[in-house]
Amino acid sequence: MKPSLLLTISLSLLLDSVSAHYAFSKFLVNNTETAQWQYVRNLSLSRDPHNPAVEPLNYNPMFNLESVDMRCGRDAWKPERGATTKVATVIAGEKVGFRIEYPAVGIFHDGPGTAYLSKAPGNVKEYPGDGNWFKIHEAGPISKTCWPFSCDVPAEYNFTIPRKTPPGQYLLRVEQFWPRVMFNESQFYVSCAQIDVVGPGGGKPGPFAKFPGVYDNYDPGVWVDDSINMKRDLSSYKVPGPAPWKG
Ligand SMILES: [Cu+2]
Repeated sequence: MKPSLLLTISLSLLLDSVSAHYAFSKFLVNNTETAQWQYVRNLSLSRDPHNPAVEPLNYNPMFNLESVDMRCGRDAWKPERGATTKVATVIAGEKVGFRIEYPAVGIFHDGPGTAYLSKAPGNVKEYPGDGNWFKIHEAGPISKTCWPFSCDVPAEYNFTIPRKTPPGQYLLRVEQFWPRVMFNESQFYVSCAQIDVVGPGGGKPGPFAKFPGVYDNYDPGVWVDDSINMKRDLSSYKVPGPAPWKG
């Protein structure tokens, strides 16, 4: 069911004034939704700088692209956070995804989505994500005026693990963000699932990126001009980061 445009707009405004955020907390594997924070590293609480009176929440966005939290979300790079999170077995070539949890009903913020993988040198539960990352999917604008999620507002973001991904344990990083025309105001929603990829392998992933560092708050895809901000014409928008590896 697609919400009406009017409903979408009024919902966005309502949520913006209350708690306008979300977190990718549920991993979707084999078309099955798993429990919140079961395979996804949980995020630390934070206050919303725009609504400081509201209780700290774990689904508030991040703003600083120089923070180590850009790897997996607030404090989720820490091995102690990995230790309490399960590892999902994923078959290379299959569809996976992330679903957001209450309070938002859908991924309503205007902006792109991306997915990255980083191979753990050993047990992924102990991996802080300080190694190389490669992008496996990006979801840019789907039309002149529609971002991939904000026109029909799904609650999940799905993509495929490349078929030739070398087998082993990985952090799977999902990112969705709302690029803004105000500097340092772009809202980032990042989570990591712990996965064990099985399959034939044979691919050579790349190009690689590091988090933090692959892009900053000055990137034209993060700090956007007014035509992008107002959705007058999204056709020139380039999703930040390296090109996706197709496997
Ligand atoms: Cu928000």
